[in-house]
Amino acid sequence: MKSPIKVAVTGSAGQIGYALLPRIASGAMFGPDQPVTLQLIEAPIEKAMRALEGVAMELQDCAFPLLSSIVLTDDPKVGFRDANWCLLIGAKPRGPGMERADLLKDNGKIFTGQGVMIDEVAAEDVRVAVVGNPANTNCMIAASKAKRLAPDRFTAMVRLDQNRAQSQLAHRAGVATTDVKNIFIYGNHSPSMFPAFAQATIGGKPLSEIIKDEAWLRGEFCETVGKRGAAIIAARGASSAASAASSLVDHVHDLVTPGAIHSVAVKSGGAYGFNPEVWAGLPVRTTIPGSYEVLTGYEMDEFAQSKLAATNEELTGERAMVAELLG
Ligand code: NAX
Repeated sequence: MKSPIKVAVTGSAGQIGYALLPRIASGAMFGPDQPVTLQLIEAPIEKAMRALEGVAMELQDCAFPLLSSIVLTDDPKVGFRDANWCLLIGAKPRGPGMERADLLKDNGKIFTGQGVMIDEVAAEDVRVAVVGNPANTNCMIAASKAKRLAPDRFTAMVRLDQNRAQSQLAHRAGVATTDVKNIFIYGNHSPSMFPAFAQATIGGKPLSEIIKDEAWLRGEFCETVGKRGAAIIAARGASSAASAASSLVDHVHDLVTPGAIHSVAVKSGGAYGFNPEVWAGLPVRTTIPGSYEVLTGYEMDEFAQSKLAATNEELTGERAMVAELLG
């Protein structure tokens, strides 16, 4: 039997946490023979910690064979200690009348503290995945606080956008989602991100041979993927949770699976003309478990270049808004 992986999860009592934790404990994230210890971190609020106790009771009641132990805490130093993976989901939601800049700054403070703490107490091989919004910029802030850990340890999730795009293309083409490959998300996890449809294949053929309606691809397809989160809020009265949790399972699973090709927000380093300092959604190939290389060879036509420029501008603007929190 392998020794357990320590997985720290912030915002564990929230709606994504509720949908995520049973998937981790059942082996969906790290494999069917990998035990896990869950280190569950909540905000230091009585109601949140009480809710977390309830979540832990349910996890116990599932009697998962792979769930080795559970830690409950409102202290990040305890929660991140020796963690091999830190899944940063907890964040403050945007309140009524709140400006985006205020949200960036309020959440930036949370991710500042968490970046410092992960750097100080997490395991030597720790990897970080940020979900709490604005995810790319929160990830950049946390990474900027790390002295021990290199920036490539810090990733943010754009996999939900990739999964949404893959599913929309499969539906349009009348094929299974598994027939759609190489659909990557570039840029910010926001409506400005770009699902680069021209690179995709369907059933092994270029997408353009199967879906010939370029106007639909440039218009309705990009819009549907970009605004899917808002459509779910309008229909459900709450933001995506099950699909976000499932996408985080995919994000981490593929990052520990050598050879997997998928979209991850990483420090751009200037790839595809992005500001080198921002975290942008990019296509990556996992090399060894937890490590990846950015795939830089994809061509971009004029339309794609204009979309990349717009999402890069948004990311650069977010970086300027949190400048005093960086470093
Ligand atoms: P909830 O409000 O249901 O849960 C958030 C939880 O985080 C709460 O239990 C809260 O007490 C906790 N929390 C707040 N501050 C904390 C801190 N400093 N330390 C530990 N815990 C803390 O939100 P939920 O629906 O679960 O969404 C969580 C985050 O994911 C939000 O920021 C949301 O915008 C973001 N999302 C990101 C997505 C992505 O693709 N990157 C998609 C889904 C989701 O919208």
